[in-house]
Amino acid sequence: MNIRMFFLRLLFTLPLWTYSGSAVKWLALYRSKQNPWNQTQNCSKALGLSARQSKFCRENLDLMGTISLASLKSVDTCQQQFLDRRWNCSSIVRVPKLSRDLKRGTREQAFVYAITSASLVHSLARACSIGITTKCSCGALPNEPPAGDYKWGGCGDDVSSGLHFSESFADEFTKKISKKFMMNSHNNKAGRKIVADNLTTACKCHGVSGSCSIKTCWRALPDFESIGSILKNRYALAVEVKRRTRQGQKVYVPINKNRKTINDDELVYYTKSPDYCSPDPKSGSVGTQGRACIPDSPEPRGCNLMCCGRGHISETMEIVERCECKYYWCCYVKCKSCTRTMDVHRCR
Ligand SMILES: *[C@@H]1O[C@H](CO)[C@@H](O)[C@H](O)[C@H]1NC(C)=O
Ligand SMILES: *[C@@H]1O[C@H](CO)[C@@H](O)[C@H](O)[C@H]1NC(C)=O
Ligand SMILES: *[C@@H]1O[C@H](CO)[C@@H](O)[C@H](O)[C@H]1NC(C)=O
Ligand SMILES: CC(=O)N[C@H]1CO[C@H](CO)[C@@H](O)[C@@H]1O
Repeated sequence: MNIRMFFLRLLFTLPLWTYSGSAVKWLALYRSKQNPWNQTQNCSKALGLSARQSKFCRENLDLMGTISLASLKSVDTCQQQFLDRRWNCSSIVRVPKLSRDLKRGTREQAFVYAITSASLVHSLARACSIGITTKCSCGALPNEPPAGDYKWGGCGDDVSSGLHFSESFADEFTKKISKKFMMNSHNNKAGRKIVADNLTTACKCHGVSGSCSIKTCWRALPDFESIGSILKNRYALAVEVKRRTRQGQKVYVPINKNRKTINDDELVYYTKSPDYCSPDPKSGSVGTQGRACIPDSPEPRGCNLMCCGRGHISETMEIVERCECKYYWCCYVKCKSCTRTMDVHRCR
């Protein structure tokens, strides 16, 4: 087959794979902790990987440690961001099993898909610039001229390779575009876009005794916590959508008639969430009984909102701590132990 034929073929086969999206089952890699990915057998044994991902794994063993780290970071950041909410991202740790709060098309599902793909781009882009793999390295220098008294230089994070690897790892292809597939796919892309759009400029000074007569700057990723908090804002502003057919194409349109379009960096969902007050297997809610809360606070963490009006139980706990530590020359520290009382409030 000559090259022209090849491209013609490509042209005709591509439209079959109209849509790509990803499942989050690979998040189960967070269980592999710091274990080394040093043999291809690791790929077939790994929990949660699809056949395509297993293949990716065999071909890119050097990236798998980073991908495991990305899964751990998604889980931690999700739980951190939702510590103060009724839905606290506790179900995520059961992957590859997905409970219903992450399957029915809710806002929470939207957040989880977005943070998952965001953490992949983030981790992989950084893996490139710190030299974990030979497949990529520093990011390309920005095209736009410097916006100040500096030169582009140094080693920026390679977001474009990060995007490339995370798409090839996470995206699955389908011919039948279900409602759910469409939603997950949109939110995945939103997560990636938010990372790519939030690069900051980091600089380093050179010159005699730090005089900063020469300054080089590069594009760097923000820390993942700030991505987590941007995504939590997007969660709050997520757009409820319904599916319509426009010119033979399935599209999402906002339920709210005043909204005309949906931006690429907005999260979308199509199922209203329960209030997550009481346990309900049907919706995947575990309820808030036993959750810690703050009395008389109007915040989401306040007992009023957190306990859904059921009230709370307060108890006093005694905590033994090390205190009045003294350093003795040489070389040890001696402490007393002090008892402190603390009030703990939990939802009924
Ligand atoms: C890969 O396999 C080796 C040998 O069985 C094992 O020690 C290691 O922990 C595995 N790595 C992962 C990530 O499962
Ligand atoms: C991979 O690492 C594990 C644990 O360190 C070790 O037991 C195993 O022999 C290694 N395998 C290869 C192929 O290097
Ligand atoms: C989230 O809430 C559940 C239900 O109250 C609780 O069992 C779990 O420990 C909490 N998890 C986290 C990570 O806070
Ligand atoms: C700090 C920062 O650059 N924030 C930007 C992150 O990306 C979104 C778009 O996805 C922008 O709206 C924010 O301004």
